[in-house]
Amino acid sequence: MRRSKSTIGFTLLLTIMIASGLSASAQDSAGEIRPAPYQVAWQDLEFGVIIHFSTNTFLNQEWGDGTASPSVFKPTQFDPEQWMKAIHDAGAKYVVLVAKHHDGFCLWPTEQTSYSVKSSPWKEGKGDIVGDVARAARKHGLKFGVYLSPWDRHEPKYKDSAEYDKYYNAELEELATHYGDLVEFWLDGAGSAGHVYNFPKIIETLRTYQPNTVVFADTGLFEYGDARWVGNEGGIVDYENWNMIDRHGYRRWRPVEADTPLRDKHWFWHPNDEASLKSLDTLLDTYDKTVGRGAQLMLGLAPDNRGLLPDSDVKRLEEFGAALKKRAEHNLVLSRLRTASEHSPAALDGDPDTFNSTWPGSLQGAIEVQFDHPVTFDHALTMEWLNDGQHVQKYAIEVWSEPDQKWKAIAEGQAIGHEKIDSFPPVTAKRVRLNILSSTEPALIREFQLYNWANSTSH
Ligand code: FUL
Repeated sequence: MRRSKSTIGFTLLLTIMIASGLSASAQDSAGEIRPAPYQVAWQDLEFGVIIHFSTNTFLNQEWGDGTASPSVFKPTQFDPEQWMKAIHDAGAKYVVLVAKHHDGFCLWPTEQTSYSVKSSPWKEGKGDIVGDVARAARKHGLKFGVYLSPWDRHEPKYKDSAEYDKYYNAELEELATHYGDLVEFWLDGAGSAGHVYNFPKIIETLRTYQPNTVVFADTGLFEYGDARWVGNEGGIVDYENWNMIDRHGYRRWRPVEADTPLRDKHWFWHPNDEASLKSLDTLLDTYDKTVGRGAQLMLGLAPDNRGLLPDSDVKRLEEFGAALKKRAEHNLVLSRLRTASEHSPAALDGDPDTFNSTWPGSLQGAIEVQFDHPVTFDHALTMEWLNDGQHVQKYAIEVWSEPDQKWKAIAEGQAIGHEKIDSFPPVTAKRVRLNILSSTEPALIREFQLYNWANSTSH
């Protein structure tokens, strides 16, 4: 729903070409703004899921008005382990559970209202969906986080901003103190137009107990957001993606998250809704336009009224994970010709935990890769080491043209950021280079990888 939130038997040779020796003393460079360590850790997760499961699931609706009876909440086969297995198979690294959506119904036995699982027939009111999901996630190696809707259409106190702030903070304190480390906290601006919240207090409450949680805050919300909304729910970053964003005159590290549901436009489960299930090709395209453009992919999943992820969703998630794995299997750069003069091996080793601090003192330079015979590829994956800021502001991927005796660009861009996947028509060459054309500090490259996905039998 729209919202206001707002790489065979090749050899290769690495040559580092120092194209220029410009001073690294860039003033007021974008690279001066650094991420917090918890933001870097979060960006490395790349792919998470957000789960919507509540009274809406039983009422065939997306936005409840707060009048649904808790008696409708009665899943008969609730099994978060089934969800987690599918999520893990898809390759996601963490789970955000909608603990309370706009209708105000709480999935944990909160002390703040009786409008919760406590009043539902499920486990005779003695259950705790949040606790069960958190435990299942961790058991499957997934990190856990929560969404707590500010907009509350049930709670009478909502009419009084100060009273509601206390109510919301008390709910948040329960979530922040009872369920272990929270990887992400979702502040959703939908429906809140005109309502005044004490956001500094909300962040203070969260930070007191959860100093390392990434706060996702959409367009209309507060400056404290550690991550920002991409601006659409279609799963696409359609602009140069810089991690430093100014909002309300306050410039800070604010990586982007792109949330999009597995079932087109549907965050909650609906009966007879098979047609909305996204295809594998759509999901791979979404991955390339989100993670492949330096964003966090947040895929929406919706368990059904049994309390299980539908079989077709489970199958699609398995296919997606298998395809992503398959694509990552053949990084051509790993079979490069290695020489004693190899300068940036860490950028070419297939290990994103290593990086090269190349070209000290220089704001331009290229990492060249040579093969002992021509190779064909159609995608490049590049990663920047961001702990010290985002530095690369212009780059090209170039191949050496023998007939013309010159380098030819096959892809050009500005931002690299956490990860950049460049797609281009298949090209065959013996020499390829990542050419950093402009950088605010010497570029720190974690990875430069090449793939031939057109020939991939991934799906
Ligand atoms: C939006 C909400 O209005 C949708 O219902 C859903 O929760 C989505 C993830 O965020 O703002």
